Amino acid sequence: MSPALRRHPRFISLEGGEGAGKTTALNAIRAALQAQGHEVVLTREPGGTPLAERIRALVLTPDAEIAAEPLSAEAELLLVFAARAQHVRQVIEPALRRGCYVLSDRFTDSSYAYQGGGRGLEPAWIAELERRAVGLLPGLTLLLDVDVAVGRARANGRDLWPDRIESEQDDFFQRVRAVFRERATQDPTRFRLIDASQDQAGVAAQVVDAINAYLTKEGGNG
Ligand code: Z5A
Repeated sequence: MSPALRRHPRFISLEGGEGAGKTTALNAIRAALQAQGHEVVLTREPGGTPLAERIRALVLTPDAEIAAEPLSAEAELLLVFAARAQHVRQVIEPALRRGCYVLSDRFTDSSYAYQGGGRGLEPAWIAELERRAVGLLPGLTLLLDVDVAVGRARANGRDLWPDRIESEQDDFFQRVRAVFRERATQDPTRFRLIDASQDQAGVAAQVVDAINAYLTKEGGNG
């Protein structure tokens, strides 16, 4: 039997498609947590440790730059999980043990959405990797949801050179969004859906409300 997943109340993840506005939201959440006297570790995936950041670069380098050997979907999945296994053991678990809040820009839900929904890999395989290599679930996941065309237009306004995943077509991102929304529906205790079509101030306000409600519910103790 494979190991179970453990949900940690001080572990918070932020998810969403391209251009959903995670950066603004992360800063708003960090400020809300710090205002209540909590120590916050801000991190991201893929990445979060020096080794995992090197894996991130491998995953995101455009295929055109490594044309002799494009990355397969299976290798992509295993790479994001290799980065995550390292990230959990080196950064996330030690910080949680110190009593910090850990705020991660993406976590395993992104693998279900991008490698599962986007690339079409089996969710059961992803679930097995999640249980064996990760073992950890956020207590709260904020899903910043926005129409694919709107999010991509925002991101395109900024990126001069799209990375491997940003180079995908709209139908890929529609599948990604559908999986995120499905996961949020299936686990309403963990997920809060944020309407990311609003302006940055509107998104930040929703995010801060969600965090404050969560802290009240958790009693701030984790
Ligand atoms: N990935 C994966 O495939 N599998 C996995 O397991 C994991 C990840 C963990 C890197 O993630 C890629 O890794 C990601 C999924 C894959 N690929 N994609 N696509 P990332 O989070 O680093 O990359 P990203 O999602 O592309 O980030 P992003 O486009 O920067 O999204 P964001 O952080 O949500 O957006 P932002 O930087 O806050 O804002 C983007 C622009 O929009 C910026 O110019 C803002 O000023 C503007 N913006 C933001 N919010 C608004 C609002 N509300 N109104 C108007 N304009 C706005």
